Amino acid sequence: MHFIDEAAITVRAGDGGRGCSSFRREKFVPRGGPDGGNGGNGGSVLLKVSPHLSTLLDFRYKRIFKAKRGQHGMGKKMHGKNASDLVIPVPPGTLVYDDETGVLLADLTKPEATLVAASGGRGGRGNAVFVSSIRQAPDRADPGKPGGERRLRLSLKLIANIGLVGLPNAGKSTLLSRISRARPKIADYPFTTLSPVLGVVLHRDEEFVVADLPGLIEGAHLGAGLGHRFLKHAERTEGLVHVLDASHPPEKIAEAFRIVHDEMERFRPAIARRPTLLAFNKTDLTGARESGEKARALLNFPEGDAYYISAATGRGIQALLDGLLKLRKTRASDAG
Ligand SMILES: Nc1nc2c(ncn2[C@@H]2O[C@H](COP(=O)(O)OP(=O)(O)O)[C@@H](O)[C@H]2O)c(=O)[nH]1
Ligand SMILES: [Mg+2]
Repeated sequence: MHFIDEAAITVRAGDGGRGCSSFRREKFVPRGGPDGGNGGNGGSVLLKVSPHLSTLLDFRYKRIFKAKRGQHGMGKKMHGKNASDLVIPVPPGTLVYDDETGVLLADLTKPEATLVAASGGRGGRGNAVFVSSIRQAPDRADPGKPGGERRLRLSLKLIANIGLVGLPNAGKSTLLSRISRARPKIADYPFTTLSPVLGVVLHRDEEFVVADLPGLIEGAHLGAGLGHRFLKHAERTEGLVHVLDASHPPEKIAEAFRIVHDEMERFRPAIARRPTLLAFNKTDLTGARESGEKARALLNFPEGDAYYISAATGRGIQALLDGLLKLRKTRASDAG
């Protein structure tokens, strides 16, 4: 079971520029030879993998993509310029289907993988090219060829890049709402709960998906016993944020960490061993930050991996997101 993110878009390549019909005009030459240049080629529409994207969310805001037409040909044998291609970035793993035929056009998974989704029209020929021994003064020029147009369906298996864990009431839902730019639109979404379980974070031009893992499991429980499969999904996350309610005394915070961690160790060791950041939450409350710091010391957790935040006010959130970018980068370079 995977979450599937989907989008339908229309791509339209640019038309070719018109060929020009023109005759040389100079002093003392009443009617010179044909000198109309060719039209430029229209731009194509390309889909290209970008490692900075993780969802098809952008396609909710923009659904029609048009490349420019080629420049028309001009007199004095000047050709119109070719229009540049329109490159649409898509996340790695995007499957591209022709929406009318249902045919799979491309699996854009490899870095830099590219699909020419619609080809630009060729520019028309100007009358200068139609000169022959028997046609000294053709006034024929071609129109540009129309650019291709297609409706595409994009489909992506959504992977939760980062998982949130923590006891109930730690602030996971609040944190997820605060950091999410939006919720991905996903097929087979079995949840009707009001709180988000998946969110898309956009931070410093990096997009990634964050999942509230206990939230997912609860929701799945309500659905059709899908919890097990969600946990399988969670094993592929790059890292965890363990959210802790720092308004409690230090011993209790450390205990909360151990309860959740031990349970993961027991039932899902692969998840438990994911690189983890601690987020001591509710530091807007008096004494919470100090409590969190003491709990960190009790847990012997590296200082650099502990963040003191308030999901309610937003304090410390940017630093936490920076920490997540760093964690993701480290993971990516480990894997490569
Ligand atoms: N003071 C304060 N309260 C918070 C903060 N984050 C969450 N809460 C509150 O803590 C309670 C539990 O939060 P929730 O996000 O539902 O926790 P979850 O069970 O881990 O998803 C709610 O009443 C929140 O309003 C915070 O940063 N500061
Ligand atoms: Mg919740």
